[in-house]
Amino acid sequence: MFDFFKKDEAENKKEKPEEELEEADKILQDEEEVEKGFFQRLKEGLAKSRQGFIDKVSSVFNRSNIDDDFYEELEETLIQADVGVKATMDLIADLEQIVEEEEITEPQDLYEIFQEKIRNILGENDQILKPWQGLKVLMVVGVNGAGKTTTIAKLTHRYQKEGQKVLLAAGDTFRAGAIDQLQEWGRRLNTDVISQTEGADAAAVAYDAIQAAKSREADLLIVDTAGRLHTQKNLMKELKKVRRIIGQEAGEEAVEVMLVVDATTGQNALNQAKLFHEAVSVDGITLTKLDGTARGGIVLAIKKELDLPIRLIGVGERAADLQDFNPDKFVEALFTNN
Ligand SMILES: Nc1nc2c(ncn2[C@@H]2O[C@H](COP(=O)(O)OP(=O)(O)OP(=O)(O)O)[C@@H](O)[C@H]2O)c(=O)[nH]1
Ligand SMILES: [Mg+2]
Repeated sequence: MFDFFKKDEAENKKEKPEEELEEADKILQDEEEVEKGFFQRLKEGLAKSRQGFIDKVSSVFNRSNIDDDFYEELEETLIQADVGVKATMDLIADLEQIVEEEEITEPQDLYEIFQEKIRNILGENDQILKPWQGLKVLMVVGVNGAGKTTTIAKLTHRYQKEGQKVLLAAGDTFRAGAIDQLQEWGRRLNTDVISQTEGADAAAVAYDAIQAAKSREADLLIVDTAGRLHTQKNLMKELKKVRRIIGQEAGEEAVEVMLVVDATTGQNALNQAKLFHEAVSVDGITLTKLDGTARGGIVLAIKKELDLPIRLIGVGERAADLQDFNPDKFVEALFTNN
């Protein structure tokens, strides 16, 4: 790898290994994609949920009567799709009320109202990061393999394109290879990565990175963190410490925490989210691997039970498949068959 020695060379695109260029290009392409491409991908990514979840819901609404069996079957279908008890109960109660008030008798007449209710649970379509001045520090947390690195790469590229100077901190000092992996992305994206050796104190890495971000006048520092330590208790303790140092050094108002969760882990994703939220107070969620599950209802469970905004969703393996979460488009993609 001849181009790793000097930064000037790494900056010269022609000198970059082809593989790296391809990766960076894939991210770029997505950013430049037209709306249709984005929606098509979303739909493809939600195909399993459409088949395994929405098709069943739709068959419930094809029943001939709104009776106890109708509600029971709907409830069962929602629970099976990881919508969660709370969101399911609320949805059913809402429907019952509307049926009574508006004297609806045909399940089909209720289907659109149901979709609207789902849409309402998902809340508003907010910016990924709150607008800021000076330095913003985004701490990215989540268990190993959830998609933190993919999220970091995507966001780095996003904010670079907006003209921000982005710096990365290799705060996963536990997993072998985690530092190298982030450095590799740093090269692809032409971003400096602040790191120490494997096994170093993650809070010290964060501290260094903030000093570097300040002296280099960076706009955004993204801090990668460990997804696993010897015990879960240790992990939460470490994350709290990192979070505290960031707040101290950069100012509380500068910090945001993004939790990355894997949708295919179902209710476990919800439990993880609760744990991380308790430890470091999460501001937003990236929900990855929706393409790998038929239980897309987890989106509703997370929103309803934690009341945390979902900022990004992953609908495919590539960084390009990580999309801004748009509740309108999400519901449309979920309920549109062709
Ligand atoms: N199918 C699918 N795969 C995804 C998605 N998001 C991430 N992946 C894949 O999941 C794997 C793990 O993603 P990473 O971004 O490396 O996850 P991480 O949290 O950084 O993992 P560690 O660094 O090992 O803790 C990679 O192979 C990604 O390509 C998604 O939305 N859909
Ligand atoms: Mg990683």
